[in-house]
Amino acid sequence: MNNREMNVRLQLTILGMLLAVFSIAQNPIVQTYFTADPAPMVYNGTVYVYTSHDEDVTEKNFFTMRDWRCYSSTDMVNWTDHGAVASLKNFTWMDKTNGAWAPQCIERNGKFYLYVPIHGEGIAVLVSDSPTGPFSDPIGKRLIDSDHIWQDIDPTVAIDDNGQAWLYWGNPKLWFVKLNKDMVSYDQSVGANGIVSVEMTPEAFGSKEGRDGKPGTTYTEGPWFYKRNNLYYMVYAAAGIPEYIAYSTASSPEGPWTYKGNIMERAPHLAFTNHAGIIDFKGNSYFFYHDQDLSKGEGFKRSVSLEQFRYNSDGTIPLMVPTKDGVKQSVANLNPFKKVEAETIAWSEGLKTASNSETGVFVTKIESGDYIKVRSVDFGKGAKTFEASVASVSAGGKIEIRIDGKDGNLIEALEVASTGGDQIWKTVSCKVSKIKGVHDVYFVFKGGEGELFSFDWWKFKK
Ligand code: FUB
Repeated sequence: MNNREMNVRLQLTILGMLLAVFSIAQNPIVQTYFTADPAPMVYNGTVYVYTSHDEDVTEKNFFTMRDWRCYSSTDMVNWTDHGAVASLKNFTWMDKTNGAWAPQCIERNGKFYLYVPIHGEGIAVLVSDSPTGPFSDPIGKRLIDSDHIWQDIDPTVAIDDNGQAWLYWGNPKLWFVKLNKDMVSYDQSVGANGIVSVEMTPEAFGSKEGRDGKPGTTYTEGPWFYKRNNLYYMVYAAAGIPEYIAYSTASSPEGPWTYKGNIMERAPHLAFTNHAGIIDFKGNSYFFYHDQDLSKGEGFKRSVSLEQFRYNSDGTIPLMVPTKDGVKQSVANLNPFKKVEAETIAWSEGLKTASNSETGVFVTKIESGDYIKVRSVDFGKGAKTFEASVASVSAGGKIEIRIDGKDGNLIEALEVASTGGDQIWKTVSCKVSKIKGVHDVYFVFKGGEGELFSFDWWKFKK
């Protein structure tokens, strides 16, 4: 290499490092699918976020949604894809093939209850022994059976300190039931056959002229109900479409509610719907919502995004600004010396995930130039070997291991030859050196034309 080439290479390396420092796109948190209606759940030191799923191909210019997906994280920047954990096919009592709208999951006594709306079929419940499924239908019928079935969408659930579980839902009104301890039936002694209709007043939910021209409230849909420091919060999509996010609070789970105002305004890259989910995790507060950035403005192809925030000292919620950077600081480093699923991703470009019963979820549809970024990987005093589980029917390709940028320092390039089948998995490895301390790792895939290989997990060795 002559001096000029060396100079160009140095400049490119510095540019790559600068780009890595200054462009830390983290939103949306899933790039492999269109996801919407985020419902985060904290369980056992992990955040699980359940999402609805906008199909890649929109049918009849309307929501095209058939299943519910789940992603998890222990650091709030890397998200592991658990695939579609439930779908409309779980319900044998109805035959809808579209309408898998906004879900929420909650744990009680080691079981996980996933409440889901099926647009036009009311609200149903599924149960599993694991947060990531498989889920099954415990009652064989809809859970909420009302005379306003088309308005029965967007369930939100919370269990109070005294063990009473509350399930709220509805568009453009709010209803609730008091769930029994089994979580799959409810107290029939209150309201109309157990269903209590919330009084929709401007004091409770803000005022806005209704679609019929009569005075109404801003409340529209997508409620997110929770308790924090003895205050009950109802966060929701407001003011019809386009929606913004507003909230109300109450000192009792049954209200009366007091309107508190907007917490996320409308913005050009947000969709005509919005839908919030809020949690506290490892001492921080997080606000999940969806936007239409990834699809470049298609309101039926939304994506879940995430912001970190701080409550005001009086418990009110500040105005949330949707950003591209999202969560800046991870709350834990990732251990590369334990097997890491390849579908654990902070950011990716070009590829997809898929799953089957033998392998679980894996990364696939990898073409030359695609990459996966994994943030805050702690190599400690150093790694000596890298290994990866791959499957390839084609000529294969290479996994370049780069740090701190897609064009950052090249640590090694692992050769991936054909394994003889797209589900014939082999572990391949290479020696690595010079990698110590905490870095963002980029797996950059290189090869010829078309799909190169699939990628199931990776691991470094000391
Ligand atoms: O995703 C379908 C519907 O759009 C949800 O149920 C609403 O909350 C809105 O986000």
